[in-house]
Amino acid sequence: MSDDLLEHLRATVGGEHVLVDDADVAAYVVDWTGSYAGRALAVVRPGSTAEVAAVVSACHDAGVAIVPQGGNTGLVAGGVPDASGSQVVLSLGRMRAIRDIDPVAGTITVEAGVVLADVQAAAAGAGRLFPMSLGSEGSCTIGGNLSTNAGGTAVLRYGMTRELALGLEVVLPDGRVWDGLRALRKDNTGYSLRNVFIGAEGTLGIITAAVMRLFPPTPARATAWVSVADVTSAVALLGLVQAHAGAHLATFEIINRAALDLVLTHQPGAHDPAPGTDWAVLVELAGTAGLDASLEAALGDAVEQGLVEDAAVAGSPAQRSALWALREGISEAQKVEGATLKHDVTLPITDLAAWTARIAPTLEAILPGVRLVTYGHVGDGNLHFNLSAPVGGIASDDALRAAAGELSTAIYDSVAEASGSISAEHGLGSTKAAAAASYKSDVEVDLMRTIKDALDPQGLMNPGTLLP
Ligand code: FAD
Ligand code: 2HG
Ligand code: ZN
Repeated sequence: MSDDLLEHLRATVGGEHVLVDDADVAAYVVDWTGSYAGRALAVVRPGSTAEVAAVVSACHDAGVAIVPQGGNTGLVAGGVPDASGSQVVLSLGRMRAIRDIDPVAGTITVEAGVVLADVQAAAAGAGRLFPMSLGSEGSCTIGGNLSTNAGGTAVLRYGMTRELALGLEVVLPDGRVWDGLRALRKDNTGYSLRNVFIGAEGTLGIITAAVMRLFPPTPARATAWVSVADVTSAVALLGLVQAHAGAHLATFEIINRAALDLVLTHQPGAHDPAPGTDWAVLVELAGTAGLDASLEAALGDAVEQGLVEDAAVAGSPAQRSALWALREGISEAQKVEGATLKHDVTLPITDLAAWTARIAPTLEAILPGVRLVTYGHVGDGNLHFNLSAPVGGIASDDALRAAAGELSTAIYDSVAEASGSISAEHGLGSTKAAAAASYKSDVEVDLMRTIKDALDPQGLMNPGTLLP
């Protein structure tokens, strides 16, 4: 049975694009964190929408499950197969065409496998800005960004991926193609089908292409590393910068000492902009001119109000890059450090400070010495509340793994009590699907299941991801 399917897939996409040998599939079956590894019946790499449709149709007829994969940078194990060896990984990596770019309309039409950095570069080449920015932008793909509704460091100003998408092309679980590649800003002709597939993590179909929005360029930047005493001061600073800079505020990211120390330890050449301080905020204004004055006025007011301990304003592109490298290097540094327990939580921004203060002693009681690596998109009310093991090597890593369930449950219970969400931007994948369902109402889970069953009655699209 599976031999017949593999023969059919080879005939469809070419033998060299159906990978079965262990060495060839290795990079596709382990996630970015290295913590989740599965096995695949095969990795199939179609080169066109028609080929994706034919592959999906063949798997549908054979009753074989499909795991769509883009750049494999996801952080919730949604893009890697399970351990059964029965699933086909469908990689979009060959679908890298930029089909159209229209700077006047402000749109770019790209295939799903185009790497985010290439979309940014194509937009810049046409004198426009594609604002989405993630630490993984050199590897993640637009199809993965849409499927996870990715966030990043420009959400404050431009919104999540959903807000940047106008139209989609999707291969449905039975192999039919929905051509929704409309480049319209206004279209009130029924349910927003596009939004059903965005954030669906490959459970409802395969996104093969998209029309994304472009914006006017913002060549001028003003960037500062601002030391603050705590999360309360950071949130107050946000209000001040908004008052001074308005729509020019592009980025407002918080970083605690534990996160910064990991980068200083593991990133070659990293330099501490403010030794001895506990929290920092990376603030960036973006526009065309006059930004330094707004930033300095905001920081001046903040100093007067006692909100800021110290501020380093980037005086050159190299200094700006160095500050950004500290922020963007945290994921990699924490991975190198050892076992990591990731939580991507969001709460109403006005509750963030009280919540971080409230949860810390609970976690310390569960695992004394546990390191709270807290950072992220505080301007969006979204913290990466990641845990590292107490200092102490392999035995400590084991202790973190052993306490993982208790630690995560304590965090999620307290986020739920505070009317927050346990996934702000990374999605649910297979690691958080069960937890998320347990915090949703029966009605909400039922609505989600109804959509899933209507589109994928055989349950072949990325089973175990998003819905338990
Ligand atoms: P993959 O990892 O390949 O897949 C992710 C999910 O989407 C899987 O469920 C997969 O099945 C599905 N999928 C992929 N392509 C398709 C498709 N074409 N059709 C249907 N389903 C598909 N995320 C953020 O939101 N914000 C950040 O700031 C951020 N920073 C990161 C920094 C680092 C260093 C790393 C490693 C990751 C970061 N991420 C961040 C997480 C990750 O990069 C994003 O989730 C990204 O959108 C995933 O894209 P991908 O192409 O790698 O998708
Ligand atoms: C970020 O904002 C990413 O840097 C990654 O969302 C967070 O690695 C993480 O937990
Ligand atoms: Zn993030």
